[in-house]
Amino acid sequence: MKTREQTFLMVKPDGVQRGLVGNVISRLENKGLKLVAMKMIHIPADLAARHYEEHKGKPFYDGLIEFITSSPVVAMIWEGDDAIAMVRAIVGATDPRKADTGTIRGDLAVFMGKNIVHASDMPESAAREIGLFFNDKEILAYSLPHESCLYE
Ligand code: IDP
Ligand code: MG
Repeated sequence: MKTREQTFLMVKPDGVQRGLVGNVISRLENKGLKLVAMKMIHIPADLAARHYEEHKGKPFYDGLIEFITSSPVVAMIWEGDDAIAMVRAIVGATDPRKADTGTIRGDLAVFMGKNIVHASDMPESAAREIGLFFNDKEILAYSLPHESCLYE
């Protein structure tokens, strides 16, 4: 059964600084996912705290907030059947040293705190994160010419 989903993906400051925005986008485009929203922002402290609220109190939390607010990120929404799990699979494990080769983190990163991308891990977080970063007018509906080859 088809489950058309939207998921939130962000290239973090390390990915932007290393010039990997295009590499990340290409992987998702090549897979057949559809980019429906994108913006570059310097995340303010209050948004960072809301985005990472599940990690509050953990040992790495302060460093994570400091890092994500240190320099611009590129925030995106990607759409497709089972997009949430599909994007997480393309992103790879949180620890780049354990991430499979062929994944973004497995191919491009070495350190947990500099793992290039954030991606929503389940439908509830996808909806929450999309709402934190985008309003409805910023999310665009359009067709890909090859959509029927991918999904029907
Ligand atoms: P995820 O990004 O794969 O969903 P989470 O567990 O949600 O991983 O953690 C959020 C982010 O916090 C990770 O992407 C990583 O950058 C950072 N992080 C998680 N665990 C650690 C840790 O043990 N040390 C340092 N940073 C961590
Ligand atoms: Mg997470």
